[in-house]
Amino acid sequence: EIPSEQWAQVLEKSGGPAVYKKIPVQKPGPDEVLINVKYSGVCHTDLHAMMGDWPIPTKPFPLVGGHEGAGVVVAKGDLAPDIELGDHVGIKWLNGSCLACSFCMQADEPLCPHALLSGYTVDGSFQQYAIAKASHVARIPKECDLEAVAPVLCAGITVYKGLKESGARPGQYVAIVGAGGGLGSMAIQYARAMGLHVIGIDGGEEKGQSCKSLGAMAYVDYTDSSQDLVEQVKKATPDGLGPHAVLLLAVSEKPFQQATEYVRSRGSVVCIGLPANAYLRAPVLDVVIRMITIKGSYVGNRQDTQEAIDFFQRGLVKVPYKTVGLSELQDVFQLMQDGKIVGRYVVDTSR
Ligand code: 8ID
Ligand code: ZN
Ligand code: ZN
Repeated sequence: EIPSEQWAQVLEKSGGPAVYKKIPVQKPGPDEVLINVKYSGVCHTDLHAMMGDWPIPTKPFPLVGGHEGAGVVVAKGDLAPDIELGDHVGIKWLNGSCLACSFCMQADEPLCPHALLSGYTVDGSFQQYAIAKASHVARIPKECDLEAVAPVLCAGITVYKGLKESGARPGQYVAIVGAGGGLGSMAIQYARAMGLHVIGIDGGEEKGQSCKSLGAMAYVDYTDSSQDLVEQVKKATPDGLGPHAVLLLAVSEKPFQQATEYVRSRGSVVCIGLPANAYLRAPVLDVVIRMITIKGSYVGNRQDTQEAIDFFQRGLVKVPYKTVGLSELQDVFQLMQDGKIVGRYVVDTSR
């Protein structure tokens, strides 16, 4: 009952647009599974991929994007012993890795030099039937709603890992930059669940309301030029010395050059957002005499994946999402480009 053709959103050239059309269903290789994708979240990375923002080549066009796909296994190769047909699984950014290099050996598989990236170097989840490496698909418990869990598969895993990398401990303060977006909305809740106080930073009132309702104790609006952002962020901590960690999720360069001004001494600045052609900048003196750590964080490994899903399953994080048909993906990209999305969009592959 697996059809030979299916609906997909296909990129035929850099810059887009994505074209909704029918394409063949592929067959899984020995170490792969074929997943009937039910829902897929739309990550800003998918927009970067379409626009060709990054100096990393994609697979040759046509390319099917998407890397927050939740669905059901409908076929599998012989080398996927621990997965059954009918299992619920998730397609994440890291589609596969070699499992043999020194990074994979130590569970740093996002750093694998042979990593396969869903919706980038291999076709992703903006189609009804997608292929992924059996070793890497997220195992999704049957009681999790596939629509609601989809954004956990990139946004959730990434911010959960970023918070761990920040070293912030329960009771401390974390600033989340881009807190009204897809990653940010999840980050507020993971941070809360991990016992942190959250200062949300984003633009506009609607995003402010969203941050507060998700549990941020303070909101700083970067578009409000009547107030000094650095002072506001520091003032949001009880002793005025700033947050212990900063998670940079914004798709713009400025905050990457500003975060060391308000992070607390001995604190850490974790870079996660990937604005095109952006550079970090920080005063060396401050970094030295205030002992600031600046680091990057990139998705998560298989264990981080299962932990991030476990937070969801326990009801500790909820994704604020809106669902539209897969056929409407291009409209979602437009809203994203205009910075108008609060939370996440999910596409339903059945329409
Ligand atoms: O593993 C990784 N490192 C990883 C994983 C997943 C996604 C990195 N990313 C990257 C994406 O490629 C993208 O560059 O993280 C970034 C954020 O992805 P997203 O959350 O899916 O994007 P969004 O929903 O558009 O949210 C971005 C938010 O940033 C705000 C916007 O208003 C929006 O709410 N923002 C911007 I643009 N400039 C800001 C500023 N100066 C800002 N917020 C505060 N200050
Ligand atoms: Zn993503
Ligand atoms: Zn490897």
